[in-house]
Amino acid sequence: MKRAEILDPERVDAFARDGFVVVDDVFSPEELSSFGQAVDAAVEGRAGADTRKIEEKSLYEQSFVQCINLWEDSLEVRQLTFDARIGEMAAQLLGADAVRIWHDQALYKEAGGRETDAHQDRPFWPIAPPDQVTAWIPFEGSRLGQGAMAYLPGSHRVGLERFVDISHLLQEPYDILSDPAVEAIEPAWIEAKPGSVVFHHSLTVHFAEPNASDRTRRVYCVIYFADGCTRRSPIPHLVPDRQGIAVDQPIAGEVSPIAWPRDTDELPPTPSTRPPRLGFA
Ligand SMILES: O=C(O)CCC(=O)C(=O)O
Repeated sequence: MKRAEILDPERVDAFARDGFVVVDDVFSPEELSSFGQAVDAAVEGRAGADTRKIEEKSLYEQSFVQCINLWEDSLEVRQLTFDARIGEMAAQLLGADAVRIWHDQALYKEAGGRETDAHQDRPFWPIAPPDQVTAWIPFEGSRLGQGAMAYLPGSHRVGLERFVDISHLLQEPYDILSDPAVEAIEPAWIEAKPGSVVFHHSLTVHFAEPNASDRTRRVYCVIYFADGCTRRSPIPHLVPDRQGIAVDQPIAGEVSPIAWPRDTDELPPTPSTRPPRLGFA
């Protein structure tokens, strides 16, 4: 069995302690530029026909243009989603022998886009145990004033799991930053160089500031889970639903292939069903 050992132990310890970690110099400027162009083209393919001004959009859509599973649309993007380096990092951070894709997503926060409300990811996801990690990849790095992210260090370890309706569709979002379990924790605001990847655990409380710049904040995320995780509830979710996975069954199949380690140089094939064009996962 191949062991994940791409990260130094200090990074792995920082992730275990804080629930997030920044890894610099993962992508070269050339890679970042060509992956960025590939994701831009894929986002244009999904969202290009939407000509609404930002103030005409829902509150959720004002936080970002969200396109899920772009790996299914573009072979160039697929190379990024299944990049062996970030897959191995995810496996090492989770202490997993192998990781699968939950989903990828572009989160393009437009100029003037509002904040991303504070939340945890796991309450949205019917998956157990909580062994998921997101790789957040900013194509131009991340700077304060331009939609930077903040994390509550250690919030993944306090026993908090609380749904926050960041869609604003069903209810006012719960103010998770004022929850007694985390209200004393100071947020860590993250600035990151181009080429960096910021990883966060699925239980870490996180949020992003508005994009006060005049350019779109171009971010791509890949969410991984430890191979062997199962469906924990019947709440609807496109990943298990598209694959017909019942409660307590392992999550595996054409929509959630192994990302690391891969025993072939070939990328996974295009699934037989389609993801939603835009939207909420
Ligand atoms: O990029 C953002 O604004 C939010 C990112 C986020 O919530 C996530 O990756 O889970």
